[in-house]
Amino acid sequence: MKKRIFSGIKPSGDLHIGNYLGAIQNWVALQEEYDSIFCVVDMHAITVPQDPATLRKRTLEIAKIYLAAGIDPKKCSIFIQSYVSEHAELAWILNTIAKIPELEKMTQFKDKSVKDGKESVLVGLFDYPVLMAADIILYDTQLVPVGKDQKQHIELARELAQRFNYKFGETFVIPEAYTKKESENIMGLDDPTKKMSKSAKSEYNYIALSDDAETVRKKIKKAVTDSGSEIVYSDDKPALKNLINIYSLLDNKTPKEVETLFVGKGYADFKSALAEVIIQFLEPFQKRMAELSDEKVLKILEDGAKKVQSIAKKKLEEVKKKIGFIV
Ligand code: ATP
Ligand code: LTN
Repeated sequence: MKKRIFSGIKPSGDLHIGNYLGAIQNWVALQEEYDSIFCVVDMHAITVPQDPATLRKRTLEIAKIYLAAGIDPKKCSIFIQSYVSEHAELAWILNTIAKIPELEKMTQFKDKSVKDGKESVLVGLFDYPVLMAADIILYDTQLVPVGKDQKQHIELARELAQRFNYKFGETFVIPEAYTKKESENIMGLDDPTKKMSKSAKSEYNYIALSDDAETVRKKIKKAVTDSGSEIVYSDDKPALKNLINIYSLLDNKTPKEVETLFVGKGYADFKSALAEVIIQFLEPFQKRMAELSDEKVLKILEDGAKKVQSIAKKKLEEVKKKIGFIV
């Protein structure tokens, strides 16, 4: 039997190459070997206020991004989280074994509490990691391919699965995070000490998957670099290391191979070549996205939901029986 992977992305903003390299690029490779389920997590998106029309548009857009990136609906299931109500039901049950201090420890909650004050954090955002745990363990997921920022959430999913198993008997598989060193934490172009993020203050922080060629060239030109002039891949040159990682991941080369390409050349040459590598990835990707009709994508999402629902239903029934619900 193939191992199962599960992952998802929130439809809550423009995706950037950090999301692509940290998550989606790995999914595309893993789908060949694993029984793969990919979700558009709209219920996670509403943990911060969303405009309904925008949420609808972005939900379809995320599905189009999955498909344009190479996720193949013949090999995987792609669906919208809110289509499959078992996610919310299991999250409720897991709420009864999750502890408040476990959730208070979560970076996302702590950051928001510090930034905007605890009183502005909605209960849904506080509880976000429990819903994520439900997403994962509902499907007996073994591997969860995500970026580094999500590892803490997966730790909680493991903890809740183990706690449930201990209390009610063997029910859930204990999942593991899947990350790759070079891609798990793509850093901001304007600040290599912080991760690339769609909520960054400046658009010079990230390359959006929707950026056109001119914007890419402009942003890469402005990207922060380290002191010195040689193209070297090293921990004491974090800005350059990040740019070399992006280059190597998009051009299917090792960082060493990229270094070799630029021996004797300077930052200007490297940056203009990097911009072209990004454009060569983005242009065909954007073309594929534009060719996908809403109808076609909705059909794929409905088929995907049907496929996963039977797995989810069975697992939830088992859970309900174990905790004493009459099913
Ligand atoms: P952002 O900070 O940009 O809002 P996010 O992590 O809050 O991103 P998502 O868009 O749902 O929210 O993230 C989708 C996936 O992309 C997750 O697996 C996440 O770990 C990954 N990811 C996000 N940012 C990066 C990054 N800078 N480098 C690598 N992976 C990332
Ligand atoms: N919290 C994740 C999105 C997410 C997810 C999941 C990822 C929700 N449920 C299940 C992997 C598995 C984020 O990217 N911010």
